[in-house]
Amino acid sequence: MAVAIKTQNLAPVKLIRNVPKEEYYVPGHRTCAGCGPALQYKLVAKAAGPNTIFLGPTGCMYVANASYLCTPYTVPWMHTQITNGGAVASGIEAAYKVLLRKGKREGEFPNIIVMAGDGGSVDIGLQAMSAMMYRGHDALFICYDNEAYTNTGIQTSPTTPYGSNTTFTPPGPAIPEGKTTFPKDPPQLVIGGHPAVKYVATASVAYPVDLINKVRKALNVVGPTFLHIHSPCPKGWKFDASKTIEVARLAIETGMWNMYEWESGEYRYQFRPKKYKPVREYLKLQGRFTHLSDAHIAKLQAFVDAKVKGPGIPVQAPVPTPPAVH
Ligand SMILES: Cc1ncc(C[n+]2csc(CCOP(=O)(O)OP(=O)(O)O)c2C)c(N)n1
Ligand code: SF4
Repeated sequence: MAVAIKTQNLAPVKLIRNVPKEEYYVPGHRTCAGCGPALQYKLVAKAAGPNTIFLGPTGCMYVANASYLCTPYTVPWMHTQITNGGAVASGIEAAYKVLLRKGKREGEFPNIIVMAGDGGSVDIGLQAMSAMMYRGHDALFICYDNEAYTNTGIQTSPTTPYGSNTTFTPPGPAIPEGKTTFPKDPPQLVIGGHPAVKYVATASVAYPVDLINKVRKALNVVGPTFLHIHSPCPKGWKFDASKTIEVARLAIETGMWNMYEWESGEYRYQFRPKKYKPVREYLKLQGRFTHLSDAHIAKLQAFVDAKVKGPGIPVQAPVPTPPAVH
């Protein structure tokens, strides 16, 4: 039987002025100007506080932060392979539980947070993430979603939107829309397949207080939790470094990103616009979509229209026709 040894209760924050001043992700890292994932890290670290261990699967939030031989984390942090963030978190959680139970270590059970890119969460890292969720480890798995494998030079991942130009999905005469497939849905993957998970939420760097509160709520839960955080990448999405928040906000205003919490089977939505803006407004700010025709945009709009209608979100994405076998 699982022993509940978590004692802390991180309080919610009401307003931006109540956000703690302390930083646990400090200045000095080689992330791009305007990097959404870096801002996301800073907010998560602020929310979690000093009693925290971060695991960093390979990706921008490892390489760009920790190059070379120094890091911006003021709490313990450990590199993991891109494949195994969930497994390393599981090991650390199990070790702490045993050490505390046997009296070989004093103090509180720590917040254990995996900070994984979309590749490290729901593609190459999916198996270990899913196993952590399934076994019920007391750890928070965060997918900071910049919608590509960015550290390796912007290649498509399962969360890259339909129609994106990446170096693996370049638009051309044969495939004019670039990426032809619609994205995986990370929160739905976790919710759908892991009975031990009681809290899953989506968040965005555009709403920092909401993001902080979701991190705290997740950390207060005893058991595995998952956050999917929209973190625009100016380099990969080709927009001006000053527009990260504008892009993040437009994603929500157009329905490209949906903000919700799922708690023991119940959905609650945040910042749901009364009337959604056309997705075109979001696309036109970003160079990764400039090649799209009206027909492609209409296809994406139809996908978003179906998605925002769903009460519990899951939506049937158009499935591409498999290539003919000769
Ligand atoms: C097993 C393995 N395969 C491939 C790589 C190369 N690699 C390094 S970073 C990276 C991209 C990671 O993408 P993501 O997890 O989305 O994080 P991001 O870089 O976008 O922050 C890849 C593929 C690796 N380090 N290990
Ligand atoms: S490539 Fe994107 S995610 Fe990586 S450091 Fe630059 S802005 Fe951040």
